[in-house]
Amino acid sequence: MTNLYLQKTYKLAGAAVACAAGLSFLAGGAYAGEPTTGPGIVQDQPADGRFVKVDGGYMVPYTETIPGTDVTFEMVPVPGGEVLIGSPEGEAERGADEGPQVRINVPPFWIGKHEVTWSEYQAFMAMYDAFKKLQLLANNPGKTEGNGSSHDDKMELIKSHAWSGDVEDEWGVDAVTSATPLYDSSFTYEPGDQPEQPAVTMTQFAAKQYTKWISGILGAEYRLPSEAEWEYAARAGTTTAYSFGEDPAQLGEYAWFDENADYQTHPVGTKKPNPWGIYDMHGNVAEWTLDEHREETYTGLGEGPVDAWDAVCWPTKVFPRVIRGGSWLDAASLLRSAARQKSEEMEWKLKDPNIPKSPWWFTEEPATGVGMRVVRPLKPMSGEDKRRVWDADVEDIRQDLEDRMREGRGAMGMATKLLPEAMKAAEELDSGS
Ligand SMILES: [Ca+2]
Repeated sequence: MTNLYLQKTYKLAGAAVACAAGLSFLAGGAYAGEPTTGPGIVQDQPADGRFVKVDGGYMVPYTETIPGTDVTFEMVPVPGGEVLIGSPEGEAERGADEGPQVRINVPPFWIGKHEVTWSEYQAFMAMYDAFKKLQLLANNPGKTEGNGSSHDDKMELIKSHAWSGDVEDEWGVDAVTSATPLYDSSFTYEPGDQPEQPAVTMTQFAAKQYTKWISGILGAEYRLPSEAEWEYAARAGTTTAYSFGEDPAQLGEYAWFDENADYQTHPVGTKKPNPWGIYDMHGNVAEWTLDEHREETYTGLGEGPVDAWDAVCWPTKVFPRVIRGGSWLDAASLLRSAARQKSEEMEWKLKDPNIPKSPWWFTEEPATGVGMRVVRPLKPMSGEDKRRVWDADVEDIRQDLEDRMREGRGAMGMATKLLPEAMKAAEELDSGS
């Protein structure tokens, strides 16, 4: 059922720009080039509300329900256009890594109206037990009583979504790993654990697997934004330090940050949105992007304009990677549209008792202020792109995951549109119904 391929067939990928030069094992061709499917496109111009005219119709806002749950999330359209990323030399509190400014051409996409909340992320965390159950039933068919076509159909569905136990061959098209249960949830939930509060402390790899999972079960292509896409959406056509202007005195109307957050995250969407209707791009939680952080990223891009996808600084190592927008922990200057922050391995995992440390979770500040937001590009991604945005992208992460799967400390399964049905079948067989 699933279109598996062998890890060992990876070939070296071409590297188009300087930042991508270190790619080691990514290869194209593993994914079918199916057109983007899913909601958010209408044929006729909407009478009101935000929309983006594109070939073949109009991109519009839409709401999705995570299959198998009653959890929803909203996406809003972002028009294609050109943006000047980075900050001008005169901008107050400017970081050395914010220049020189570069012009970037950005194709249209949808972006999460809000940061990913705990209700959304916990649906993904629940996959740990679900995948373990699928695997147990698939490997122990005698555990379930019964026969007949209904029973056989259920087992077929379960087997096609369960991890077979073979690490080498299972890093397939649809395979995702779920986050392991939290060793000690007190760190992660310290800034808030309510359903409408943004999820925090996931690693960038875990965030990418979340987007792969949601893509698989919805049959659409979600991913993290690139750093340039993130800044484009944050600026929303503005060139000022913040999307509302230059004056940090107004920030409290738009953002949760160290002066008003009272040491916690806040329910998403409770401050004013930016001009494109996107909430909390400044503050609440800082947000993962696809890019590796380099001080000289923008110098390497020249004057531009550069296509957004060619501007991505594809990671060559696990740290540092770019997070954007600042968080409830940060001062106003780190919430500026151009401000760049980066992940740090040791400082973010000090309390993690795992050896080696968890590939899914961080344990302390400032990671308690780091979350995520998804985008969905209008143009379908190539097979190589999907590998880059969804899967383990450097050898260290891949090896770590394989070790954990072999040791029984991870869970894996196939994220397809039939996964919720397979989970339901597993529940039914497990309970003897
Ligand atoms: Ca944010």
